[in-house]
This record gives sequence, structure tokens and C-alpha cells, in this order.
Amino acid sequence: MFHKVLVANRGEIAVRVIRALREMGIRSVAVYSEADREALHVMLADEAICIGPAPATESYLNMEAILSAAVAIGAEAIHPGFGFLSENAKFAGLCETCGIKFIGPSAEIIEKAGNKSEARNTMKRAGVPVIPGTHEPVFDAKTALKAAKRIGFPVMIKASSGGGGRGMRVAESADGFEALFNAAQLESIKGFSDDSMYIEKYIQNPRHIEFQILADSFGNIVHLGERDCSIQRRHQKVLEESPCEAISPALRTRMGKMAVKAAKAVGYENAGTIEFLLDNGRKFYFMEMNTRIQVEHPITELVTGIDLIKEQIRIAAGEKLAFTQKDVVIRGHAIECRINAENPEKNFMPSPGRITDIHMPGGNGVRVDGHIYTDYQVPANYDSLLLKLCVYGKDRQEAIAKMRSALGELVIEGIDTNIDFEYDLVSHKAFETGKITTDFIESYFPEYVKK
Ligand code: MV4
Repeated sequence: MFHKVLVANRGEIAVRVIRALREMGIRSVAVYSEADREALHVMLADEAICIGPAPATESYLNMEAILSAAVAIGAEAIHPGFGFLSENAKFAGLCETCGIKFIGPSAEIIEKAGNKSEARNTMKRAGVPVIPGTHEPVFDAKTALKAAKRIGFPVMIKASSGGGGRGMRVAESADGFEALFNAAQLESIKGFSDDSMYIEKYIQNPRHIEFQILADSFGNIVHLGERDCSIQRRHQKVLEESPCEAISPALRTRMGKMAVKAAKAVGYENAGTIEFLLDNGRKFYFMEMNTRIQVEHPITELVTGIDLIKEQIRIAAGEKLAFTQKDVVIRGHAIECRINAENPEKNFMPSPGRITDIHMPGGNGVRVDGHIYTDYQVPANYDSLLLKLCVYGKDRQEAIAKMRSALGELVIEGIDTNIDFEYDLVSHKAFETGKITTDFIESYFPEYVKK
């Protein structure tokens, strides 16, 4: 096992990883920007190194500064968390070159998964269902239009290197198709320096379902069930739950097998996520593969009892998975609400500033993963995630009641937060009855959607 691990992140995920390292008896090294001198991850780690000024490009995205820090302090491995360098193939490759274990898959796998149209083809070849669409990347509007007519409208135009909804357009008909294609392609060239596009049949109001997988370096792969992440706003998840109430045990088995097959097809190692779209006819399609630990990992931990961060570290250290698929039992129901420093009444504008008071909920089945404390100054330089409020109940109904109770108790003063907005979401009849699709917020909270 490692003796010392550097955590190349900040905020709640850095805190989460440092806690796991301490439990495992491994020394932790925090890195921090000048804006994060007072951050919790810096206080909790065994050692801490300043890696640069506040802008992420000069600190948390600064590969040289992070690798120099790791070498200087004698860290044997780097945990990248999520965001920042976590899905950067170049960084994973540089770690390898420096003789430092990157806690995640290899640079080759990250690269493969990052190209969405290539991943799509790999999955199709492996027998994983994909959305009907093009099999070769398209580079011009004329060829794309021909493909769209063959697929049948409505279609979705997507960038091969896309993500987070960038370089993506829905085309309802041939009218105006070429303009939409050109706009999506321009966004992709600007955002990803890539003009490669693909076309898919458009799935109306699907659910976003993702399967958690764990794969060790001996080719053993298991899935840990799914998370329903359909409730999103501008491609940012707002609330997630596990399991998905619309998935029967039989469908879970089928989708889980496909998730494992998808991971096998790329020779996956470490923790990963296979994203599917589930349509209203209960048909599912592979959409993307995420090669990092995800924000919403705690709900999977709550329903499986498996510590995903510890598993990531064990796998990276070369250990075999200590359990098989039949040992993984999904029990009860978990929900996560992301609590952000933002103002829902002002188009969710970020609300950095000093936290003057906090009251945390607690009790049976309540888990808080956060990084804030009284008098902490939330910097304006990074994302607005303050904490993740998670609840675990024997069933969905109990989990919902627990979440409402916990949100009602949670107090964060001094800055604006989305606590009340989350309370309204979990109190809505449509949420209670499980009418959850990707258009949930537009449909039931239109006043919060800026046109
Ligand atoms: C789609 C789709 C419908 N049909 N693809 C959104 C981000 C990127 N990962 C892919 N996305 C979508 N792809 C086809 N063929 C709908 C979405 C989509 C979506 C997916 C998951 C969660 C929220 C979403 C919000 C809008 C659109």
C-alpha cells in the first residue's frame, strides 16, 4: 500500500479523499492555491503545499506545479478527485512518466473515453446498445444532413469531444439543420479544437441513468447499481438518487451487465461510470463513459456499503477486488442534494462571501460531505459546491421524508444558497410520484428557467 498520497483537488472532494487516506493509515498531502490558504482540506491534510495563484489555470490545473510538489514531497500516488485534471489524459501520462501512480485509469483509457464518437463505436462493436446514429465522424453540414435524413428527425447534433452540453444542438427538421450543425461545430472548434461531429436520433425527455463500476488491474469488473441523475439545470446535476425507482430488478441486471461489458470493451481499470439514456419505453442506450470518481458517489456508497474512494486507492495500489458481483447488494434508498453558494432567484448567480453561521442536520441516515465552517470565506474563483447533503432510508418514501427534514434543518448564513430551492424540489408531487426526466425543472419550476 502507498505511504503518502497527494490530493490534486480542493473543496469537499479533497476533504473526502483526505479522510479516506487517514482511515487507511496513509499520509495525505494537500495542494492549494493562494485563495485557499484557509481551506479545510489544507487544515486536515498531514502536509500542504501552495502550488500557485488563485486562478485554477495557475494552480489546480497547473500540471508542472502539482507534479513538482508530488516529487519534492515524496508522494507515491496522486488522487485527482473530479473536475480539474481528473480526466486529463496528458496529466495521467505525465504522472506515469514521473513514476507516480495516477489514481484512475490509464492515459489511453481516458483518451478513448474522452472521444465520444469513438467510445460510441467501441460500444456498438462490443454489443452495447447505442442511440441510432452515425458511425463515422462527420465534418460538414451537407454530409450531416444526409445522415440526419436517413436517421429520421428529430436528431441531436453532437461534438465528438463534447461534454456538459457544449457543441450540442437539437434539429427538429431539415429546415435550418445546416445552420444548427455549423453553430455546434463552431462551438466545438472553439471549445475543444476539434471539428469532428456525430448525429444521433433525439430521445425525448429521457432519464439520465448512470452505473457505477469498479475494475481492478486483474480484469475483475463489478457494477454497484445505478444513480438517477435526471434532475439537472444547464447540464449541472441538482439532485441524484439511488436506486432509480423506474428500474426493475430485471432491468437493473440487464443494464448492469451492459455497463460491465462497456468497461471490459475498453479494458477499464479503477472507478468509472457508464452513462445511459433511458427512454419512456424503458429502452436504454449507452451515452458516455466517465473516467473519474463523481460528485454523487456517496449515494452509491450508502446503498451498497462500499467505500468507493478506498476502493479506488486499493485498486491503484494493485490490490484485487475483495468481492464479486453477487456480493454487491443494493439495500434501501439514498438521495443527494447539492448545496451551492448561489441565488436561485437571480438565475442561480454564484454567491461567494463569508459564512457567518452554520447549523448542520444529523441523525440516523444523514450524511454531509462538505468543506465549509463558520467564518470561512467562499472564494469566487471556483465552483459553488458547498456541501452534499445525503440521506439514507429503508425505502424511497423514507428517504424523501428524511431529506425534507434535513433540508428544513440546514442553515447556512452570510451567503445565498439553493437550500430552499432543493426543499421545493423534494416536496413537489411530481418528485414524490417519480415523474423524473431531464426536463423536470423546466416542466415543474418554469419560473426558475431564464428564457
Ligand atoms: C442526448 C439527449 C437526447 N437524445 N442525446 C446532454 C449532455 C450530454 N451528455 C448528452 N446529453 C443529451 N444527449 C440524444 N440522442 C438528451 C441529452 C440531454 C440530457 C441528458 C442527460 C441529462 C440531462 C440532459 C439535459 C438535456 C439534454
